[in-house]
Amino acid sequence: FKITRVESAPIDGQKPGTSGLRKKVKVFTQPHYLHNFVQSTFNALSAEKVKGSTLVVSGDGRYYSKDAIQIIIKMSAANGVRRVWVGQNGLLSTPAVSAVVRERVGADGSKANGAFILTASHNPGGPNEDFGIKYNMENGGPAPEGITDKIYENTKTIKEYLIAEDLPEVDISAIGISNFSGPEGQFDVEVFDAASDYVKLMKLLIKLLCYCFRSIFDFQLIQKLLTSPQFTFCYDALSGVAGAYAKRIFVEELGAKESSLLNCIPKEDFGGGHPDPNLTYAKELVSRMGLGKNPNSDPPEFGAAADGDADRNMILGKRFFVTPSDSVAIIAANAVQAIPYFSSDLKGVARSMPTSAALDVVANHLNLKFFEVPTGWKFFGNLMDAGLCSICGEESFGTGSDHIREKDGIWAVLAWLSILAYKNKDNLNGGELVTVEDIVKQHWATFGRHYYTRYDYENVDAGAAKELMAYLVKMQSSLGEVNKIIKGVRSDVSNVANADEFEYKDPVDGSISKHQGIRYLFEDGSRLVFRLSGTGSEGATIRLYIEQYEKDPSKTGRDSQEALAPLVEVALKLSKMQEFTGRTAPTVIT
Ligand code: VG1
Ligand code: CO
Repeated sequence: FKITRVESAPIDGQKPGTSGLRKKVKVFTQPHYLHNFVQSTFNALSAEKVKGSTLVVSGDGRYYSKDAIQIIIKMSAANGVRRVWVGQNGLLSTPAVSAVVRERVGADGSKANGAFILTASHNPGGPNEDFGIKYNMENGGPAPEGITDKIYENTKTIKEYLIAEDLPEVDISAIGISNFSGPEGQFDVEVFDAASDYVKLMKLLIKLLCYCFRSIFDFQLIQKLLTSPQFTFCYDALSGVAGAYAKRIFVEELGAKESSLLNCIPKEDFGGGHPDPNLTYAKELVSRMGLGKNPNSDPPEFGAAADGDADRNMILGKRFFVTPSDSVAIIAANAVQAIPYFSSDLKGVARSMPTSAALDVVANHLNLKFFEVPTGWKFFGNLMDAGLCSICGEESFGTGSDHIREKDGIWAVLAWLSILAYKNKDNLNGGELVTVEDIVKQHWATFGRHYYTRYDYENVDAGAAKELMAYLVKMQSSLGEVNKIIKGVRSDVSNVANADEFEYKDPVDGSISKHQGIRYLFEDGSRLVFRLSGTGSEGATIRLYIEQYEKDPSKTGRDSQEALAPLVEVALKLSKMQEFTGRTAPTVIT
């Protein structure tokens, strides 16, 4: 092939958000749009890192992925990349990409240096919906802010990009290696099976250059649970890429019935749905689990769902919802006993700032290292690389561990199945099962309960959203005034003791991230957090996080929206939500 230099010019708005660049497909398909971003990424990495490197390119299979993969292959060839690895049909979940970068060894002994992940995660897909791209580093984790800032700077000054225009299309549906030769030597594209490396990793974490082999989960114990007639299970991939793994892991490896799987065939447009695992969008699973509208009268014991790229998870019990903030706390509390990977090595735990403090209480109790980081998985990577933390979670249905450097939807389900299997190992011969609800309620009884809810105001006018945030920052300078307003709204809500804009100093590299959300911290431990989303593709999304701690075991069983009602009222009045946004209600409540 030949290398062509194509003249280009900066295109506005290519700043990566919380997790890469996400825009409407129509924006991505403009001339030079994807090309500019990919070249800006190569330029941000510096030539020596790119030349001779091995890159993984794949994603959740959403609309436009197949075209994007061919473009990235051609640009990789022209930029001196040595080989590109592609999951069969371009499908790799986000956690699987992380696993592949960290663990896979090519036929010639090569290891990956980085990855382009093609996904807009939980955003809808299809010709009129979203596409996305992000770059992950050699550790398998999302590029840190230092790199994403550089990428953005490059997009603002780009003048040309390199592409091998005459490189033939690679058939990404067939497993195998295609060899090409260019002006600077050999270039290969290897298409490999999308599920096997990940399955292997889940079964046995092979520390290749290390002396020990250790398994993450006890598959035998989970299998006993899943094949027991007493236990029923349901998994909804919401037509995202998780479907490619669910059958292999839950059915073939662990013996679940095929009928346990819902929407497990990946689709380019996620069947027209919103591939976001929450009580609003995972409707089918929610009613199958006996919740929401048209509840099933005989729900399974355990249900879970994933988002488009399979890094998120929702955990449900029979007629019971587990908040993601509780989920990570419960996994952490049970990890040492129930999950072999952690039995001798739970290094520490971390959560994103808006995630509830349920994890803090567990950390305190178990004497674990604890970290609070800004929203977005990229902030956990440094802690994990430095051996400071093993289990991490976000309130946005993200949970994971240091087995990889992304959150991991299937891992979270296996973690919960492990806890259930462990607690029920003597009950599977007809004894009474310990249920998801039992586990959560027992947790609250021991550690107290963090009532928690999140209100999202999607697609708000961007100017209005900024004004609301500025107003909240200004208010922080006069807490006396704030408390007067609060008392005027609800006399039963405690005073604000402290308020700030969250700023994070990475304890490993010392880098500082500012403006990571506005916090109002109350005397009784309640919190209100306001943030602007960094993953939307249009307008602005305001997120309001509301949390209240209840230690008294006799008061942990209330309905969460009811328990939080006073605090919600205060939050809406304090922020003048309706005045700024014109909205009388949020778009989504989780
Ligand atoms: C949201 C979530 C955040 C998560 C991010 C990516 O970001 O709040 O916790 O890490 O999505 O998730 P934001 O900026 O919109 O609040 V996913 O599944 O895209 O990779
Ligand atoms: Co996702």
